[in-house]
Amino acid sequence: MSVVALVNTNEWPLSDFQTITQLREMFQRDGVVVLPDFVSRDVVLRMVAETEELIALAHRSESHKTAYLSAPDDSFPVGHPRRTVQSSAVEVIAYDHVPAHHAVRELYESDELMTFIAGVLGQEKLYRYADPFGALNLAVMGEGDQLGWHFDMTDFVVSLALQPSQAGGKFENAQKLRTATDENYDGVQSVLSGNAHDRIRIEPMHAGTLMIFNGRTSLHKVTPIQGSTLRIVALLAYDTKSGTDSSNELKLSRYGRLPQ
Ligand SMILES: O=C(O)CCC(=O)C(=O)O
Repeated sequence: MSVVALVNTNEWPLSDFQTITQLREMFQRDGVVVLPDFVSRDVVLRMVAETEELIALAHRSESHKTAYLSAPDDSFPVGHPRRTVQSSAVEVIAYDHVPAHHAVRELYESDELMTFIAGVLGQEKLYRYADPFGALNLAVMGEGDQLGWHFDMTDFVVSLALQPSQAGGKFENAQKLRTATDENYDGVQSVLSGNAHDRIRIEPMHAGTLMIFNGRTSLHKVTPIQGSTLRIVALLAYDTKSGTDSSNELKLSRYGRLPQ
C-alpha cells in the first residue's frame, strides 16, 4: 500500500516545503514535534488489529536502572540521579516478528516517510536501523506497567501512538533538560523527586499521533497504565549513519534472544 493511503496527507503533506520547515523550527526549539491524526482512524484500527495478532510474540522486560539506563553508581551521594533507580516494564514485538503486510511496517519501510522525517530533523539523509529486532518495535504496556524517567541513548525517536490505555500511560516530558556539555544534575534530581511540575509537559498520545522526539536531552517517562486496555505504541528507528545496530546485551534484555 502506498504511503499516501496510510498517512493523512491532507493534514500532513509529506513533501510540502512549508510544513517541513515549520516542523523543523519547532523541533529545534522544543526538542519534540507532535503530529495529531498523522494516520487516519481506519488505518489505526487496522494497525491495532494487526498488532493484536502478534501479542503472543511480545517479549516482556522489566528493568531497574537509573535515568541514564545504567546501573546505580554508588560513588555518587544518596539521592543523586546517577544513583536513583527507576523501574520499567514493557512488552515488545520485535521487527522480525512484524510481517511485511503489517500497516506499521509498510509505513516504516516507506522512503517518503523517512525523507519527511529527515527534513523535520534537519538531516540530509536518514537510514533505517540495521538492528533486525530494534528497527521497528511495537511496544505494548498493560495494567501496572510503566517506563520510569529516562534519557534515551539515541538522538531522536519516532513514535506512532496506536492505542491509549483507559487511564494512566501518560507521556511526561521534561524537555531539553540537559545538553551534551551540561548534565544539569540539579534539574534532573528535582524532576526525579517530583519537585518540578512546572518543567513537565504531557505530550498528547491520541491514537494516530506521530511524535518525533529528542530523548537524549529530554527526560521522559510513561506513567503506570490503569485499566485493562493495552497501551500500544510503534517505535520507528532511524539513524544519521548507516548500519546502526544495538548491542547483544540490549537485544537479550529487550527481546530475550539474539539473531540466529
Ligand atoms: O512508549 C512511549 O510512548 C515512549 C517510549 C520510550 O520512551 C522509550 O522507548 O524510550
